[in-house]
Amino acid sequence: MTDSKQLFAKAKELIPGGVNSPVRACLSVQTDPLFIARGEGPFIYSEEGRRYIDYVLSWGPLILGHLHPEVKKALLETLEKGTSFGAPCALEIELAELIVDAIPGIEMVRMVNSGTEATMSAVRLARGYTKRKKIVKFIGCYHGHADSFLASAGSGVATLSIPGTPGIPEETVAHTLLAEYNDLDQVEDLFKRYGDDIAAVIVEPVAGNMGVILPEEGFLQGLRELTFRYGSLLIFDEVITGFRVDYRGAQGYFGIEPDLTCLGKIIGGGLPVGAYGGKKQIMEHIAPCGPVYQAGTLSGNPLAMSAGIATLKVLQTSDYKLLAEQTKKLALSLKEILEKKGLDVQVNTISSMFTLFFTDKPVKNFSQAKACEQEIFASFYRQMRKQGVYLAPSAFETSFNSFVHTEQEWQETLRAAEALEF
Ligand code: KE4
Repeated sequence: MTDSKQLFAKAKELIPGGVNSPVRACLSVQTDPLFIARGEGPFIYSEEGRRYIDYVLSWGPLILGHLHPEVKKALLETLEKGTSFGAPCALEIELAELIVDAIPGIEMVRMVNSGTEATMSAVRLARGYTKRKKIVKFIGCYHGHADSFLASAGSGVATLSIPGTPGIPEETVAHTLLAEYNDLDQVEDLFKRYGDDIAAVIVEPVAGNMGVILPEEGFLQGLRELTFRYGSLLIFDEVITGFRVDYRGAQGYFGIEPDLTCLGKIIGGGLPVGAYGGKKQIMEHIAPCGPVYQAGTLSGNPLAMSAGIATLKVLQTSDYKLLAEQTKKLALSLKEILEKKGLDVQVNTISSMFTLFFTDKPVKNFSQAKACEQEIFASFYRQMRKQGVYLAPSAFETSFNSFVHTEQEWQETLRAAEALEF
């Protein structure tokens, strides 16, 4: 019988860092990753056969938990007919229709295979449609690993960028402008300086990559007004929040309609699916009906489509309000337990997303998130995992609840927290 330790050692010989996505290596929480053998409902099972209550849920896609019966049934039925044809199929229309009917800002949508492809394509479309070069993004927001997003703040904050990683030429991020999340003044200042060359503002309407950070009152509306005023597009990156915050996305929840929306995760039901969509007059600029090129071998493949369709159909009648109440109760109960152990804890939560920040101050942007006690988070993560609770292995990620977690799992989670020692 192989165990996670042996598998990790083997994986590191063949795969950079032994993982196919960096955060899975658990470096920031100073422990080795578990190798997962299977998932079922709210649980995952390590290669050692140990059961964990899963609050990562594949980083968001599995709002219906692992192997939901409807998703499994749809996948098996589709599998009988094949996996991918590289040609149009009816299932692509079915998922497109579900998305167009659900998301207020989407009149037309293009399927891709990841969130990164969705955001990368949306920015290319915005630049092609407006014939402008610059984009505004927010420090701490993550939109996938396309070059123009991997930019770090240069001198000062609201400024031009410098490459955030080797391998990206300065010229590539020269048109990426940065501002602090929730700071409208900085965005207004960027528009005053570069407004007529800003193609788009791209934002996570609820930030999920700094831990959960909520938009302050007026922030999203302010972005909507600024982009209207300067003829730029507003892009909501709803790869996490789409069908997570609300069936209508964060844009439906907050009542703010962007020009373009990026989706991923939940719309694939655990298979690789991303999508970007928006007003027809903008989307019709995408090849082959327009000049802006974008393509993908497996885009819209029937197997992935079927998992997404089955997921959204179940979500259509799921009680988001109840799940939000259950999530808030869990997060606040965890805060109370940890505070009794003498820790400073802030909770940011919305719908089925939550993050515990170890600090005595509110967390409203990346600088404040970075100032939290990351060592305490790492200890919290390691001890909870030892007790059978599987959280995201980073202080800058979101924990996700699901429609298949029950009171039993939440009570078990709280009992695990009661046993922690700091
Ligand atoms: P992917 O290319 O990983 O499918 O999606 C990129 C992306 C785009 N936009 C947002 C708001 C995202 O959160 C993501 C990806 N999320 C991370 C975790 N927060 C995925 C986990 C990982 O990188 O392994």
